Amino acid sequence: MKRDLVFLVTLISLAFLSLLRSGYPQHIAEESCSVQILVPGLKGEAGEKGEKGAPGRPGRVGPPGEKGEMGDKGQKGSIGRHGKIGPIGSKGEKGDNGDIGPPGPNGDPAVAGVRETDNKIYLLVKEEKRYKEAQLYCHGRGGTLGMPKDETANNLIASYINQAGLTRVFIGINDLEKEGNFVYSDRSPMQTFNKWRSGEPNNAYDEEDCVEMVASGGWNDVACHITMYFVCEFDKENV
Ligand code: MAN
Ligand code: CA
Ligand code: CA
Repeated sequence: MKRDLVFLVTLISLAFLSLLRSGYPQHIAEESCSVQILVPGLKGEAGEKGEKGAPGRPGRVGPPGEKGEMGDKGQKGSIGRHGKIGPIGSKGEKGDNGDIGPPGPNGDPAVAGVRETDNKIYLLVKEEKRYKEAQLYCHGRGGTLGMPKDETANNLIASYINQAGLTRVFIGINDLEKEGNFVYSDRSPMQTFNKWRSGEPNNAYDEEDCVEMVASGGWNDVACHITMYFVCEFDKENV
C-alpha cells in the first residue's frame, strides 16, 4: 500500500518534470541535473503462493451466553464467626437461702443488752467514762448519749439502770456552753419536760455542767470530769 503511494508520487513527479522541460527548456535542464530520481522497473510476474502464515491473535471476548440450567447444590460451608453478644436477659428467680453462718464474735462485754421503743434503741454501757468520752463513744457508733425528752423515754432508761443494778448513769444533757442553759447532746434545747430532782440543778462548787440520771429517774447536774456508766441512744432509721 505504502509502496504503491511512493510509486504514484514518483510518477506524478516525472510527469511534472517532463512538462517543465517542454515549457522552460534552458532553466529546468540545469535544475534537473541536480536531482537524481530512481525509476522502478516494470512489475514482475506474480510469484508462487507463499506458505501458510502463523495463526492470528485470539478474537475478542464474545457476549455473555444464555443462562444455563441450575447446577447441583454446593457443599456445606465451614462454621461462621461468633455472632454479637445478645441483650441482657431478665432477672432470674431468687435463689434459696444459704446455710446458717458461723457464730459471730462476742459483743462488747460492757454492753448489757438493749432497750427499744418504736423508733429508738437504748444501750447501757457498763464502762466508766467522763461525759465527753461517753458522748464520743455513742457518737462513734452512730448515736448520742441518751436524751430523755418525755416521760416514756425517761421511764425506760430508769428501769434499764435499775434492772442492771446501777444507781446512776450519764445522760445527754449539759450546760457546757452557757451556765444554766441546759441543752440535749444533739444541741436541741431543753423543752418543758424535765426530771430535775428537788434542788437541782445547783451547779455545786461552780463546776457542774453535765447531768446524771439516778435510779429513781430523777436528774442531777454533776461535774463533767467524773466517770460513770452511761446510756447511748440510736435512731432506728440510722441503724
Ligand atoms: C449532792 C448535791 C448535788 C451535787 C452532788 C455533787 O448530792 O449537792 O447537787 O451534784 O452533791 O457530789
Ligand atoms: Ca452548770
Ligand atoms: Ca447538782
